[in-house]
Amino acid sequence: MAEERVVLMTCGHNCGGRCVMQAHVKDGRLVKITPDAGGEGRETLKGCMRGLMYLDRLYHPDRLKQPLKRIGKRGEGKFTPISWPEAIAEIAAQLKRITERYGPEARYINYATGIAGSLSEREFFRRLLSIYGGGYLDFYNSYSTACTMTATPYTYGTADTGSSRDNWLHAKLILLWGHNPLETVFGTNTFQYLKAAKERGARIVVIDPRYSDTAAALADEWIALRPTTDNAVMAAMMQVMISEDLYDRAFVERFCLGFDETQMPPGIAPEQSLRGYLFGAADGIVKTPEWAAAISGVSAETIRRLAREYATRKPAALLQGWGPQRHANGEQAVRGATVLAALTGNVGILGGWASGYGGYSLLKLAGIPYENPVKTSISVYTWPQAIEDGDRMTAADGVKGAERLKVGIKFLASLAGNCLINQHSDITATSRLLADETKCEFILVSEEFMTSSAKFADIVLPSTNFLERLDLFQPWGYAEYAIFQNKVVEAEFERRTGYDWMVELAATLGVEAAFSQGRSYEEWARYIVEETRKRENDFPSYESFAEQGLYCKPREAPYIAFQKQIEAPQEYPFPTPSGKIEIFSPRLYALGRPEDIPAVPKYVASWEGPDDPLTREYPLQLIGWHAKGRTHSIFGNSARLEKLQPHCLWMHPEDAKRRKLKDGERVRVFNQRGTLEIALTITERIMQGVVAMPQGAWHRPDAKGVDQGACINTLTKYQPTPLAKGNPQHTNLVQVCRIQEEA
Ligand SMILES: Nc1nc2c(c(=O)[nH]1)N[C@H]1C(S)=C(S)[C@@H](COP(=O)(O)OP(=O)(O)OC[C@H]3O[C@@H](n4cnc5c(=O)[nH]c(N)nc54)[C@H](O)[C@@H]3O)O[C@H]1N2
Ligand SMILES: Nc1nc2c(c(=O)[nH]1)N[C@H]1C(S)=C(S)[C@@H](COP(=O)(O)OP(=O)(O)OC[C@H]3O[C@@H](n4cnc5c(=O)[nH]c(N)nc54)[C@H](O)[C@@H]3O)O[C@H]1N2
Ligand SMILES: [Mo]
Repeated sequence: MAEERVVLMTCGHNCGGRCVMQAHVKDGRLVKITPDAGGEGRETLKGCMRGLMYLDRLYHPDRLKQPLKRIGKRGEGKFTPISWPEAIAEIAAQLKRITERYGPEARYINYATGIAGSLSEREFFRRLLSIYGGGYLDFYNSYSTACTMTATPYTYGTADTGSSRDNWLHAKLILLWGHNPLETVFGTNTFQYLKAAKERGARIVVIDPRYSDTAAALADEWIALRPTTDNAVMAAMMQVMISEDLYDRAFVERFCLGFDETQMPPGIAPEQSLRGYLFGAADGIVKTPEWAAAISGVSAETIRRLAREYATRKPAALLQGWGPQRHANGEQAVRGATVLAALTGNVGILGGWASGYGGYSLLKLAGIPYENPVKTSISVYTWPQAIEDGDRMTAADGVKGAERLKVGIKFLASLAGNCLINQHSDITATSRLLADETKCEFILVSEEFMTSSAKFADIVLPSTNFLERLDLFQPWGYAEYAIFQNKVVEAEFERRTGYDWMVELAATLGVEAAFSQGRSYEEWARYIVEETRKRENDFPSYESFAEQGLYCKPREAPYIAFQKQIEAPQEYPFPTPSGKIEIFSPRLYALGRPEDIPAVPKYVASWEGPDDPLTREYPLQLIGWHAKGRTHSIFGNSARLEKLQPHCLWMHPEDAKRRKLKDGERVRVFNQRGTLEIALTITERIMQGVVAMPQGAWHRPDAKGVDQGACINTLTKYQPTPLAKGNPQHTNLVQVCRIQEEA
C-alpha cells in the first residue's frame, strides 16, 4: 500500500484568515484535510469548515479542463475548446492590436482576489504589461476597504491604526461595531482573542443590524441600528460625553485639532468645530440621543448608556468591521469611530484601540517586481465607468495621476476574480455594458470554473488550483507569520499556472527574456524569499522555509498603534499636516463639499437609506454580509457547504407577518434594478425594516431574467461613494413578496 504523505497547507483564497491545515496525499491524490496540529512555541492556527472542504473544490466535476474560445454572443456562455498555442496566439494578437490602436492606458487588469499568495497571476500579468506595450491603467482602493483606507488617514495621517490583538486582554470594554469575526475570521484566531478577553472580564457590545454569529457567541449586549445611520448614534454619543463632561479633556486638548472653537485653524469659523456641529451652531439641531433615536431606531436611553460606558470604562477598544463602510456614506462611519476613540482617550494606550482601518503587519513578504510606466489610476470600483465614458472620465470621478483618462478600457483581464459580474454592483447594467463588443473589445479570464464573470470572456484559461502549485502566503490582518505551501498534488488535464502561459505569451510578444529574467515559477518564489530576507533579519532561508512550511515572527510586548505619538508627542507628531489627530480636517474642508464630505464626521443621510422617499416603493433596507459558508463566490457551487449553511434571506417576524410570508418559503426580492428568488428565514436576529442575505451566491438568471441563484448584486446599485469612490454594496432598498403575487 502506498504511504500517506502530509503537506502543510493554507487556504489560498481571500478569506479573512490564513489558517493552517494538513493535506493528506496518497497515490498522488488528496484524500483528506485535517486541522493544524500546532507546533512548539506557537499558537495553533486552526481553520474552519470551509478549509476542510477544499477537497470538494479541487476535485469538483465542473472544473475547467482546457482553454475556451467564445463562439456565441458575449455573455451568452457559448464556448468551444481550443489548444493552448491557439489561445496564446489569440491573446497576443489582441494585446498587440489594442495596444497599437489605443495605447497602454486602454489595458486594465481587474480586481481579483482568488489567489491570495505572493505568486498571483495578477502580479505576474502586471509585470508583463509593464514590460510589453508601456504599462496599464492601474487602480487604487479595494472592494474590501475603500472608505476606511481613504477616510482613516484624514483623522490620523495614516491607515495603519491596528494594534496587536493581545491588547484586548487589557480592555474593560470592547465595542464590535459592524464587526463579525466569528464568520469573517479577520486574522486567524481573532475570535479566540476576543473570547479570552471576555473571560478576563471585558464586556462585549455588538452594534449591528443583525444579531450576528459573533454577537450570539460573545455579546453581553446587542444594539441593532438601521444600516447607514451609525453616525447619528456616534454623534449623539459624543454629544452626551461632552454635555456630561465625560470625554477625556486632557487628551483632546493635547492631541486633537478642531474639537471646539479654541482648536480651529486660523480663518475657519468656530461653528465648523465638532462641538459646533453637535450643539447645532449652524443648523440649530442639537445632536441629542432623542434626535439619533428617531434616525437609527436605537433608543435614546441605550445611546446614553453606551456613551457613558465607553467614556468611563477605560481602557476600551472600539473595533470597527468593514461592513459599516461598505455603504453610500461609508467614509463617515470611519471618521466617526476614529473621533470617538480620540474623545475617550483610547488612542495609543494598552487595551485601547484607535479604530479606523486597523490591522497591522509584523511581517511583510516582498513582491513580484515591476514598474508600471502609466501613472494614471482609477478607483477599483469605477472600471465600468472607464469602459463606458472613456476620455470623459475625469479627476472628479476619481481619476488620479491625470486630469482625465486618455481612452476607455479596451482590453480587460480578470485573473482569478469574479468581479466582472458576481461581485460587482448592478449585474443587469454591467452585463449590458460588457456584452457590447464595441466598448470593451477583448476580455480575458483565467478561472477554475465557468463563473458568471467567465461567461463574458472572449478567451477563458483553465487554471491550476492553489493545491497544484507552490505559493507563499501571509495573513492580511494581524500578519505575524508566513506560510510556504508546497505543491500538494499535480495538475490534471490542460490546467496551467498563470506564470507558465505568461512566459509563452511574453515569448510571442518578443519580451520573454525581460519578463522571466530566466526564472521559473519556483525561482520567483526563491526571489521573494531572498528579497524578504534582506529586510527581515531572522527570516528563514528558502530551503528551511520550504521544509518548515511556517515561519512565525516572535513578538514580545503588545504592539500599540500611536504609542510613540502619545508618549512623546514633541518628537513624534501624528503624520497629519497639523501633527494632531484631526477631528476637523482642513483637507476635507478645502474640498468645499460640506453636504456629503463634511470636515468633521457627521450624519449624512444616504440615498436608499431609511429616509429616502423611495422607501414608499421599496420599504426594506437590504444588507449583505460575508457569511461562513463561502469565501465571496468561492464555494458557491459546493453542495456540501450549501447544506451546512443554506443561502437565505433574514427577515423580522413583524415584516413577514405584514406580508403574510411563511418561514422557509421561497420569496421574491426586487427593486428597480433586478429581481431574485430566495428561501426566507423569519428571525428576530434582524431588526425590523431590514433584511439581509450573505453576499457571494452565484448569479443564475432564468429565462425571464429572475436570478434563481440569489446573488445580492442583482439588487445593488452602482454609485461610488463621495470621497473614496468606493463600493456602497450594503446600501439598498428592496421589496419582498410571495412569488405568485408579483408574477
Ligand atoms: N466567511 C467569510 N469570511 C470572509 C470573507 C468571506 O467571503 N467569507 N471575505 C473576507 C474579505 S475579502 C473581507 S473584505 C472581509 C469583510 O469583512 P466585513 O466587511 O467586516 O464583513 P461584512 O459581513 O460585510 O460586515 C460586517 C458586519 O457589518 C454589519 N453591517 C452591515 N451594515 C451595517 C451598518 O450600516 N452599520 C453597522 N453597524 N453594521 C453593519 C453586517 O451585518 C456584518 O455583520 O471578510 C473576510 N472574511
Ligand atoms: N454585494 C456585495 N458585493 C461584494 C462584497 C459585499 O460585501 N457585498 N464584498 C466585496 C469584497 S470585500 C471583495 S474582496 C470582492 C471579492 O471579489 P472576487 O475577488 O471577485 O471574489 P471571489 O468570488 O473570491 O472570486 C475569486 C475567483 O477566483 C477563482 N480562483 C480561485 N483560485 C484560483 C486560481 O488559483 N486561479 C485562477 N485563475 N482562479 C482562481 C475562483 O474560482 C473565483 O471565481 O467582492 C466584493 N463584492
Ligand atoms: Mo474583501
